[in-house]
Amino acid sequence: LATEKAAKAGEAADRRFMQLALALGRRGLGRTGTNPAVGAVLVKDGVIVGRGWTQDGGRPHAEVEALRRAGEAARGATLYVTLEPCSHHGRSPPCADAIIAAGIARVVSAIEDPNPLVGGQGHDRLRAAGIAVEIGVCAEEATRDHAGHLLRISAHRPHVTLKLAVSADGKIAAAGHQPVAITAEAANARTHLLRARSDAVLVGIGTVLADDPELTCRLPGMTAQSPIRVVLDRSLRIPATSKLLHSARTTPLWLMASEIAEAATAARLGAAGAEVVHVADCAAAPGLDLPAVLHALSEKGVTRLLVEGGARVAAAFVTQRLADEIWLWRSEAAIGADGLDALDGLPLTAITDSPHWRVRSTERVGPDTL
Ligand code: AOF
Ligand code: ZN
Repeated sequence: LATEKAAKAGEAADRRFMQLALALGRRGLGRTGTNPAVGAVLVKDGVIVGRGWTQDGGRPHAEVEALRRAGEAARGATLYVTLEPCSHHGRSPPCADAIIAAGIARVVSAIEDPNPLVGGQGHDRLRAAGIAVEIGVCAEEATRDHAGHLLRISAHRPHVTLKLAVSADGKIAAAGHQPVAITAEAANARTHLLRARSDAVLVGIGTVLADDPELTCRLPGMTAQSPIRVVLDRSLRIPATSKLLHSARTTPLWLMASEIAEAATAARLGAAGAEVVHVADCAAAPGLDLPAVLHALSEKGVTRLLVEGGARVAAAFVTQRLADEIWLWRSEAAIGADGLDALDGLPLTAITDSPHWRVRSTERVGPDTL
């Protein structure tokens, strides 16, 4: 019984330290380029002796950071890491080698790295060096946090989060596309945080024409963490006077256009600081082929994509099952029957009553519900 109790306590401690590693890893979301945002914690005799997370741009890796901070204290410690330590020679030597050299006694890792350069070899190399390796602690959370990296490798597309903010009666704008504020400040701050944690944010050209959004992160101290702005602009209709184009030299702006979009227009927009990316048209419906858009974004290094509308784009992502996660905000005020439906004619029950979707959490944020 005593050994059983001790084992249980050990498992609980492992989960607790892994939760901490996960929290540290999340600091890097939206900042590490194509590299996953990994977290690492070093623990010796129950005391944390080092913490690390993947740094801006993706290097140094989390483990190397934690080892550097721990110094000599790392010898004999347990490493908690949210992704398998790498075994390949990238921009620096493999983390697995650094872990072995530092004299780590035990490694607890959440999930394997499906990157073909790693793919289990990191864990194997640690074991071969006599280190005790345990895999699978908090695997579900790690899979969620690393979804962008996992999908880039397994499906060549980014992880997609769709954000929808609807009125109490399911509208997103007043009659005639007239923009209205729906959610309050607290919810808007959460959206800006979500932008910062995304590599790119995407809207349709209709939203640009109706709202003239900037799509940056404007939280104090976080303005440098704005995502790349992406517009589905099939025939390059973006106005020269738009905020997006005006800020294109400070925050990247990618215009996803049809292969037959006018070359002269593309050149003019390119000269203004935007990047025109040509993708195929959808064969079945008017507009660009969304899987092709996602593939192109993935190829360009986007692992976490936030889709912010408008109604047609949201409906397309929902019906084509291209959203992995939906942030559905609902305010308390109604707009009225002549308002614009959130999903362009598709009822919201296409999300809320569909067995394809499962409610993960419900939360009250200021006067709004997430
Ligand atoms: C780790 N720890 O913190 C991260 C890892 O281009 P490189 O050399 O930086 O390698 C990128 C790959 O390394 C990336 O695709 C993923 O498989 C892994 N990321 N590995 O040990 C980390 N971020
Ligand atoms: Zn590494």
